[in-house]
Amino acid sequence: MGSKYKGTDQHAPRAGLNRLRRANQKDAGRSSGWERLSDDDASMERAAPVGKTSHFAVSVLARFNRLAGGDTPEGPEGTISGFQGNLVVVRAADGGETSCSLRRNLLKRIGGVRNPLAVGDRIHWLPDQAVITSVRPRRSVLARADSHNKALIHVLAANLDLVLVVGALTRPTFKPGFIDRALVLAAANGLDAAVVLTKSDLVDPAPALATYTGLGIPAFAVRHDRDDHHADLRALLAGRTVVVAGQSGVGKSTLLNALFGLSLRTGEVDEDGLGRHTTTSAKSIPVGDGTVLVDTPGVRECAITGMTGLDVCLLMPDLARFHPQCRFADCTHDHEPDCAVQAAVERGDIAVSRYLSYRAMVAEDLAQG
Ligand SMILES: Nc1nc2c(ncn2[C@@H]2O[C@H](COP(=O)(O)OP(=O)(O)O)[C@@H](O)[C@H]2O)c(=O)[nH]1
Ligand SMILES: [Mg+2]
Ligand SMILES: [Zn+2]
Repeated sequence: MGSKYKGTDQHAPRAGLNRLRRANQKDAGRSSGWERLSDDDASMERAAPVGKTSHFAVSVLARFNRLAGGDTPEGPEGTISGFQGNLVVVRAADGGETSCSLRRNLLKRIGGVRNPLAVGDRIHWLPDQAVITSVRPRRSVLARADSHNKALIHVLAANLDLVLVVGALTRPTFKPGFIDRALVLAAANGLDAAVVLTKSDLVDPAPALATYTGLGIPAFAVRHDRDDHHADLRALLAGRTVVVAGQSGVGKSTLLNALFGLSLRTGEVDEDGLGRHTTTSAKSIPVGDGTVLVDTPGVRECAITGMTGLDVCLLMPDLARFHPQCRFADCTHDHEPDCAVQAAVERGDIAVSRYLSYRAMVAEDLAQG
């Protein structure tokens, strides 16, 4: 099997459930990402934290904006660009950075949560005292349940415009499960998303690309030795605050260096000398044209937490479209008869990889009971 997945046609991978089942059978000898969907999804489930905490961006936003209001703005405006121990790094309008503390009454009001302030927050501050006096309302957050304590909401970043999902077509193995998780996370937080598929010098990107353009999401295939689509990508990112989501080794640093003339280290930067992931905290980097990149280790795995299976389905537009036609209103698109979603997968109207991603995300949530 699998020839169609690797095929050069311009259409989304088409496959019925039989092909899907065959894709689920372990076949260690294969190397193409499309052929190893089941392995990928299994490793994703092991790696990802799970939880049942109810969290929705709307309530996270509303709570913060209610609590943060009330302080009279004092001092010039700045942006949180990172953290240093207990201090918050403020970037001033001129680009200079200062480590600051929070004024006591402000901390009292917005404290008591995992992270009272996040990278991207707009604040007012007193430069000579290095004190933050007030926080401005947020227009968006990227939030999810904390991976260690599911009762806590972790705000990965504030005031984002776009989630740029980066996935390698190979090396490491293509992982549509990661990309689809990141897209669900973006949708759950009301954020726009775009997909970049890297290493197209090694694998034909057309089938995978078609899956995402078919969803109406901007999607680009790139390779390190050419600048195809770089101008389009820079135009897409101009004036926006962007979080780059992607697993280690997919080529994020390589891409960002090429796009913005940066000199981020490439290779094994995400790990320390002992092969562990370094726990660097989130930070933001202005790269020109009004683009601000937010780098947070929180999107390395992109785990989906605090949602129901129905939430996940409704956040995947290609599945959500067919859900109302299922015989049962609470269909999980698994074992139920007259399931319009599974029928759509059979017909090739939903990509098998997307359906498998949905199933993997649901299995995680349900596993937590
Ligand atoms: N063949 C190929 N290798 C690439 C490409 N992009 C990145 N790489 C390699 O993949 C490895 C990881 O890249 P890096 O940018 O550090 O990934 P990051 O961990 O996501 O930042 C490096 O060895 C890069 O040279 C590409 O388009 N094609
Ligand atoms: Mg990197
Ligand atoms: Zn169904």
